[in-house]
Amino acid sequence: MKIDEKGPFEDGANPKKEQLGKFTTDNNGEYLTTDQGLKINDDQNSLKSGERGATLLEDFILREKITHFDHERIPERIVHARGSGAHGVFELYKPMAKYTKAKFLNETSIKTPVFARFSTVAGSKGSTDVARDTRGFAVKFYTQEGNYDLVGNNMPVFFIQDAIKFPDLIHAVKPEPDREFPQAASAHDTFWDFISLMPESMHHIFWTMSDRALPRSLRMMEGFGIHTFRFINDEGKSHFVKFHWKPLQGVMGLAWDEAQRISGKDSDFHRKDLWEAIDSGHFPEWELGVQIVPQEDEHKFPFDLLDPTKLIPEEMVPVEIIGKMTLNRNPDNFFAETEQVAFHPGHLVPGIDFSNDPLLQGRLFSYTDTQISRLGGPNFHEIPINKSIPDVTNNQRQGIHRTQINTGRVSYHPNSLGGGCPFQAGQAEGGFNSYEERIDSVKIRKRSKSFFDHFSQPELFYNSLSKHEKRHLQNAFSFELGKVKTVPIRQRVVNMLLEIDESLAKIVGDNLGLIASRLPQPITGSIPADAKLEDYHSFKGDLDLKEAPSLSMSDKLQKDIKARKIAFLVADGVDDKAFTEVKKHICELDATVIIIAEKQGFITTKAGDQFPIDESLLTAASVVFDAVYIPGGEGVKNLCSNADAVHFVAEAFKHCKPISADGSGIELLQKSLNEEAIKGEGICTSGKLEDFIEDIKQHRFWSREETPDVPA
Ligand code: HDE
Repeated sequence: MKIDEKGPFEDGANPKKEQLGKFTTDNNGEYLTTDQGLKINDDQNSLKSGERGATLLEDFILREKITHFDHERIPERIVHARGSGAHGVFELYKPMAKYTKAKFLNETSIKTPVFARFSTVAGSKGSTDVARDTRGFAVKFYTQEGNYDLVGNNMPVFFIQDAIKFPDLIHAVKPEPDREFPQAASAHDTFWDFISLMPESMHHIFWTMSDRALPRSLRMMEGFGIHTFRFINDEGKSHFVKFHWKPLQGVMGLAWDEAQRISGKDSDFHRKDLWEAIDSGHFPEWELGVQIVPQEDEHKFPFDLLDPTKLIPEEMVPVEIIGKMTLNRNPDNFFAETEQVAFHPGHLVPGIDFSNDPLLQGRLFSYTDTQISRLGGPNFHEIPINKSIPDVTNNQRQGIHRTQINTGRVSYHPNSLGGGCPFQAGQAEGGFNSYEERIDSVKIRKRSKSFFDHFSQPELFYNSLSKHEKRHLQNAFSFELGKVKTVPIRQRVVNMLLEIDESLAKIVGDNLGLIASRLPQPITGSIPADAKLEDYHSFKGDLDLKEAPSLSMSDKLQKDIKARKIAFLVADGVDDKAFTEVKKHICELDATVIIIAEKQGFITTKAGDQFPIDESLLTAASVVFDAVYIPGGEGVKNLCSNADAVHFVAEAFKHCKPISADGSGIELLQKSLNEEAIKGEGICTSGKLEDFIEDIKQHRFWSREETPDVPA
């Protein structure tokens, strides 16, 4: 597609959808054919010598089908193998010309098509969605100037400072190489062995031990570009920029016990949630925000902007909201789109450039390199999901799976036979120019001293968490280290915690039967080679900030109850008014009601109306719901004697979820919970629907964790 200035991107037109449409087929009403387009007359029997005879080699239809099947797998991604994707659109709120010349960040009339893929990092393609892990948050913008990829995570910092440590980090977290377990889990010796020897990983570790690592939904997590990038404006002036995605669905997490149970009950929990939300028209939205730092302020921070283990607290540099991404279309085919999409932090457009962050610099090599083996050659940019909207016009011609047919005898530059085409584009024609940065340096394999403060930002993060978030983080450290078999590894981590927060080190140490003590000597590489032992703590920068509320999830709740899933526990004879009114109201608020009864089929209300049952107690689990409602009715007594129903309620309580009961529905509450629990927060027996709705908005009542536990 030839792109004129703005044309195809304006007002509702979606050039990416049109482009994909050319490669999309629909079998509806068509005859079955071979890969050569030959109509097939019998797809049930292979060609044999006689009805009971051996199969003939000649059967090209059988051979073609089996051969294709034999080769249906491609290598999974080395990291981020498990992912879910969706199409959408990015709309700009305000022109950013002051900072960047990127066209899609300049014209508010432009609607840029996007494809987003969310992923876990450590697990294989078929692993659980709800492992404790960082999540990938990758967005491909199909702009009129070519593809721009923002390949980020749901946490604003990373484990390591230099790309050269990435293979080590991933080898440590992946299943151990001799035994190939544990799958999709960091709670094992090799991971914590590495971490315990890498103080720079502490900040990211604090994020992964927090509830950020257990998102309630992919729709409910923030995204971060992590590295410092550059915006370049029309005059060639550079500003540093950090990218943020802020979900309009709020930022909410799961309980760890709940996450583990979901892994058994519904390991596709996140993938299904994203699919269903989009399918039912509850399109998830994120606002794009930027933190902008003038070039001249580069050294004004008590940390290095090039260090990917550091964030710029929003309290220091506010996030400016500039646009919104809406995911509004599920992929037509998982393999063709979500599996074959190839992101790369080096896919840039004019107006955006890199910084010298040594982690980012290494990434710039890795992504194309990995696509070549994963997608089978250098032409993966021709796969429809990866194709840019502007035509690709260069001198590349060959390689495995080449589909583009370039005409003419000229495939080199400079040339006279082709009239000098394709031309190099000057700035005025939108040609990309790397930012010209003055560098006077020696070639050296060393880290800057400004990278050696490993502890003040995890301390800030911990101080900024609410009471329940702190508790969850303490428990997460205790759980993960509890799964580590080698005691000296546990001890090293507990000792390292002491450098960050004494009370945390004590709590985790107590849980593990260990006493935290000061590190006898700095860990190799954690301070500059020429520094002395007594200098160890001198690298701790002064943040001049004791708490940063922006780092906590606790005040980032969803403002409504859209797309939340509410379980209705019902039995025959249910009270019509309570059942239908609450159901109607909740559906009007765009939440989903799932009717659960003892067995599948229909329930009959007291007045004799019938409603289809969505799930029986044999298949349903409280862990996949946001709240529970028990309407009254004569059948409640049956639920009271059903162990699964009693467990359902007790388990929802244990995971701090809102529960509401009307009329005799309260009997099931009494059967499942003790008196004190029923009187507590988030249990609604007032019969007032507004109270229940407010409770659902609240999402969780974490203070329940402080009361004696419910054996669920
Ligand atoms: Fe990646 N990363 N990464 N990464 N990364 C990949 O590329 C790599 C890093 C991120 O949905 C791979 O296509 C290195 C940071 C996401 O397809 C690979 C280093 C951040 C995805 C790779 C990093 C990310 C990947 C594997 C350290 C957040 C999934 C498959 C120098 C800013 C993209 C692939 C998708 C995927 C390399 C660190 C985000 C191997 C070498 C930091 C979201 O190329």
